[in-house]
Amino acid sequence: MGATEAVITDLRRRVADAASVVVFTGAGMSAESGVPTYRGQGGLWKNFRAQDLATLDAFQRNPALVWGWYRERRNRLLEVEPNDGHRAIALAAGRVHLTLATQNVDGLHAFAGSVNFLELHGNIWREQCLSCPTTDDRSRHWLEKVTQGEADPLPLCPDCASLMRPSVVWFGEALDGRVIEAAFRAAEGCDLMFVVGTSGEVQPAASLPVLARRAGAYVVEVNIEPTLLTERCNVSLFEPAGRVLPKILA
Ligand code: BJW
Ligand code: ZN
Repeated sequence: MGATEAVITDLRRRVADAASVVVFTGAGMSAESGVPTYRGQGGLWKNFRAQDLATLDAFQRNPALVWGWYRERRNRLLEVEPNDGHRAIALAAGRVHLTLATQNVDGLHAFAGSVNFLELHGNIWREQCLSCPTTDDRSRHWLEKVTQGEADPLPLCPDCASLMRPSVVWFGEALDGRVIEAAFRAAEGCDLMFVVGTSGEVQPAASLPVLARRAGAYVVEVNIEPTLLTERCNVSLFEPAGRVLPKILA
């Protein structure tokens, strides 16, 4: 069942009238590009136990295992492209005041042309040293697929030779204070928020729609099924993000 024309028309008007729009995205945003989500059918957590891979503890216990998993995911990302939903968001930012806050680490929003957006959980292409502030951006390798497998050596810091880790936020780790604060401010100051492709299970990111709603924003969910956030939203469109966002934002 497609979202009714009337709802789409209403949302197009709301976008045009809004002084400030926030788009908050999760893994479902990239599902149509072929990137697996975390939870649910075909989700990453079905084959891997989060606590074995997505914690600092797990990394310190077995960095080769964790790096192997991240390198595999990077290799998969080299095969995919942003979808029409990513592109619609990037284009809309040229017309309306729009803050994009994503939980995704895949970099696809940037690939679609979005700039200055908030990466709440980091970026899979960036690495950071365990001992010093050095970071390294590996995304320049996007198009030159390098052979990366579990047997590859562990990346070491160019400055202090300590182990590098993926620059993503693992369970139990604090989000970058400036990034989450900026997202909170945008949520509290917007009049329209789109909550796209997230299960709403992971805090503190999942509180953004709640804050926005409490501050008086109109909150619109785009997902293929009901979530923990559905009841917090003014309206939910149960359709794939890549199909519905272009209709609303074009
Ligand atoms: C479509 C679609 C289509 C499909 N179109 N839609 C108990 C209560 C509350 C909190 C906690 C608690 N116990 C522990 C916590 C804290 C914990 C947490 O929230 N845990 C919950 C799981 C219970 N949070 C943390 O630990 C965070 N840090 C923290 O709290 O720090 C406190 C602290 C303060 C000070 C000092 C120290 C600490 C950190 C959270 C980090 C999350 N990291 C990950 C991994 C990133 C790296 C990596 O990728 O390897 O981030 S976990 C994973 O989940 C990833 C995602 O960004 C995040 C959210 O997932 P998302 O995006 O919602 O994906 P899915 O798969 O869940 O959902 C996809 C959705 O798409 C579904 O709804 C589909 O239906 C939909 N969909 N196709 C539209 N085509
Ligand atoms: Zn270092």
